[in-house]
Order: sequence, then structure tokens, then C-alpha cells
Amino acid sequence: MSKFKGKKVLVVGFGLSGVAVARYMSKQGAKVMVTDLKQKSELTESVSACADLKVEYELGRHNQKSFLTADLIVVSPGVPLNIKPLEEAAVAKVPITNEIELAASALKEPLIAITGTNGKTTTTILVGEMFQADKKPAYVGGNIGKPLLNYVNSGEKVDVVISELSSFQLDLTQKLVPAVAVFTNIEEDHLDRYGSFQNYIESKKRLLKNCDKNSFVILNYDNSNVAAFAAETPGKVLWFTKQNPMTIGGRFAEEFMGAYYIPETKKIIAKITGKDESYDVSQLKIFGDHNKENLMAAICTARVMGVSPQAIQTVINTFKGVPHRLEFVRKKDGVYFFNDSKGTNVMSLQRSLAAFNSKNQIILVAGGKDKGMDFTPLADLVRKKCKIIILVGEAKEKLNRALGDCAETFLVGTFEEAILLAYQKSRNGDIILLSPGCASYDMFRNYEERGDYFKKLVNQL
Ligand code: UMA
Repeated sequence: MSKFKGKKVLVVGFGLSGVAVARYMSKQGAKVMVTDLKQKSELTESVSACADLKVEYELGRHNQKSFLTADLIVVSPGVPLNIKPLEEAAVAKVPITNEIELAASALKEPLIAITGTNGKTTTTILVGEMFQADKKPAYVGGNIGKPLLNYVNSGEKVDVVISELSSFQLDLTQKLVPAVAVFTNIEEDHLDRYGSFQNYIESKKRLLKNCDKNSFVILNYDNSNVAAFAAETPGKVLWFTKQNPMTIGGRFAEEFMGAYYIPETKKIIAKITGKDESYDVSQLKIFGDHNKENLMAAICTARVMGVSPQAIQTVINTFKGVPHRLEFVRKKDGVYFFNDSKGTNVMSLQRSLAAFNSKNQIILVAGGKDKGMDFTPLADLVRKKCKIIILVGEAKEKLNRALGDCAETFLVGTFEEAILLAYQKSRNGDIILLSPGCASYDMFRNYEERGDYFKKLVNQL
């Protein structure tokens, strides 16, 4: 019998994660109540996804009493943990958990957990495609927009579960033990939620803390925040780096396990199984150095889990990238349009600009909801790469103060205006890049909606 049978479970937030939890808990025989600050009319998709369930709703508000009288509270990742009803429930010792922790306890399959500030979605999808190319059944989900509990609810059976995990999803994890934990990098993000960069690092570190001596821990040597984790884990560490370990020398070179990139020969060398394996990346279609990092992280992950080198090479040659990450949209009048709507923080915008070789030919459309970040580190790159910047959304004034002197700058009122102006200002050979450096929530439901709308506007030009 399920330990949740007859228990009063309060699901906080009724988006993708909340729906998955409501379905899971109903199946376990729990008495499910769902609460969300949005009204029912704003939650029609979620309500209809649960139309067949016996669920009680408390919508348009969070009622303190419901939090205090629950046997268990399951919080959606986007709900801040410092809202009053949750804080009071924590004081009253009501157990609080999340969808990822529930899924991890229900999973029998090995879990590959991929986190980091940037690159985690691309890495997750690459790993998934490598398993697929090797005909090894895998479920790919998590922060990528597919709750892990959807897999548990489906009753499907695969060999391995691959999950992108955000810090929001790691915040409440306790017992999740990954077979492989991947840290792509940690850079400044989500300061509005965590208050300080250190708190954000600590959140990511929850994944590391849960690794045991059988876990593989895959770390980016070139990112000091992540590299420091090696000393703190009982797991088996594999590195990926854009430097040659032999040049780094010392014990690192002697004991090196992992993957490194040699730009001169366009090869990734993987030292995982004892002998060197060489992967040719000359046909790789996703560009930018950051994508070499993502690929190396994926190679290490796939190889420790037994995916064949042939399958990996096939994916390297054929992978077309992930929507909303430096996604090529179209060429019109000699102008190239790229959708990088997932560029929601400073470092990711920096990487996207750096990925283009051109000088002063980028018309950058940026702005959205500010997450408390400092945009000044972008100044040099904007000066070198951008011809024009067009700023929109809540953060436009702050972006203007930080970057407005680095290129010709326009502040506009609407997203539509931004795209139209970018097009009007463009000339043959220019690149129009939507890479907001900010969250989307001031104007859109999420970054996908923003990227899809951008593509729609661009295709209508
Ligand atoms: N809500 C409340 N009370 C609050 C705050 C919010 O009721 O105090 C409600 C909102 O009204 C809304 C619901 O909570 O209806 C939304 O919950 P959510 O934001 O957790 O969204 P979900 O649809 O459940 O999606 C979540 C992840 N969202 C976030 O982390 C913000 C999705 O990641 C994830 O794909 C999905 O679960 C499935 O696992 C998105 C994301 O933006 C892609 N992630 C961030 C990122 O990548 O930077 C972390």
C-alpha cells in the first residue's frame, strides 16, 4: 500500500509540475488539494489535464490553513520557498517536498542528473540522443519541460532516466542519488530568488551532496565554481575541459579521466575506458565554444553509461541543436535571424555573442524580467560584436545604463516594435539575435513562448 494513501497532500502551483504531482498523488490514493495564485480561468490547460481526477481546488489564493493542515506539501519549482504560507508550514514542521524528490524515490532506473547554469538543456538532449542512437531506451525529462513524474505516471519502462535539473528543483531534494551527476558550469543567475551567488551555488551543490561512491561526477575543469566540487565528493570524478590536460600537467594530467578538446585538429579526446578515444567534431552543427563543453559533458556521461562510441559519433555528425538556443530561424534580405530566447542570464548572453565570429554585425534584441543581475560584464563584448542594441521589457533601463554606450541603442515599448526596428536597421550580412539576458515573465508565459513568438514575427517579415 502506498504511504500516501489517505494523506492530505497540498500541491502548490498548478503548472506542468503541479499537474504531474496531482496525477501521481491521486493514483497513490492521497486526498489531493491544489492551490495556485492564478484563477481557474488562467489555468484551463492544467484543469483539463486533471479533469478525470478527484481533486479539490483552492485557486486565486493560497490559504494558510490549507498549508498548516496538510500532511505533505509538494511545491512547484517556480514557487519561491520564502512565501509566508510555506515558511509558516515549515515552522509548524509540515513536511515539504517537490516533484523531483517524489520521482527520484519512485524510480528504479539509474538517474542521470544534469545541472548547471547554462548548457544543461543542450547537454541533456545530446545525452538522450546518444542513448537513442545506440537503441538504449531512455526517458529524457526534468526542467526541460517534461516532469519526471510523467514518466512514473506513464508506467513505461526504460533503461535509464535522464533529467535536466534546475536549482529550483534541487532546493528541496533530500534522498535523490544520481548514477551520474553532471555540472556544466555555475555562473551568476537567479539572484532574485537566492539573494546571493553563494546561496545559488549551495542549491546546485545539493546534487553533489547526494552522490555516493558509486556515482560518477562530471565536472567542468574550466569553471572554477564547478571544479572546486571535486574535493567535496566521494563520487568518481570525470573532467571535461577545453585545455589539454598534458599542458596543465601534474597529478591532474597523470590521473586525468574525462574528455578534452583539441581545436587544431577539431577532435575531442575521451579518456574513460582506459584507452584514448577520439571523436571528430568537424561536422558539428551547433556552434560556439560553449557547445564543445556541452558535447564533452555528454560524451563523458554517455560513455560511463555504456553508450557506444559509434552512436556518439553519429549524434555529433547529425545533432541540429535545441530550439531557442542560438537557433537559426531564417535568412531574409541577406540578414540572418537567430532565436536565443533561452539566453536568460548574463553569462548565457555572453556566450551567445562570443559564438559569432563577426565584428559589429549583430543587432541584439535584449531585455525582459531582471533577475537582479549585473550587466556591465557584457560591455566589452557588446562593443566588439554589436552594431545596434534594442532593449525592451522591464530591464531595459538597467540594460541601457550598463550597455547603452557600447553600441547604438534604442529602447522600445513592445516586443513587436523591437523586432520590426531590428529588421529596419539591418543591412546585408547582419545578424539579428534575440538573446534577452533576462527572464521572460514580464511579457510572456515562459522563454519558449517568447522564442516561438519571435520566430512567428520573423517569419512574417
Ligand atoms: N505560483 C503559485 N504561487 C506562487 C508562485 C507561483 O501558485 O507563489 C504558481 C503560478 O501561478 C503558476 C505555477 O505556480 O501557475 C507555475 O509553477 P512553475 O513556475 O513551477 O511552472 P511549471 O509549469 O510547473 O514548470 C516547472 C519549471 N518552472 C520553473 O522552474 C519556473 C519548468 O522549468 C519545468 O520545465 C517544469 O516544471 C517541469 O519540470 C522552466 C524554467 O523556466 C523551463 N526553469 C528555470 C530555468 O530553466 O531557468 C529554472
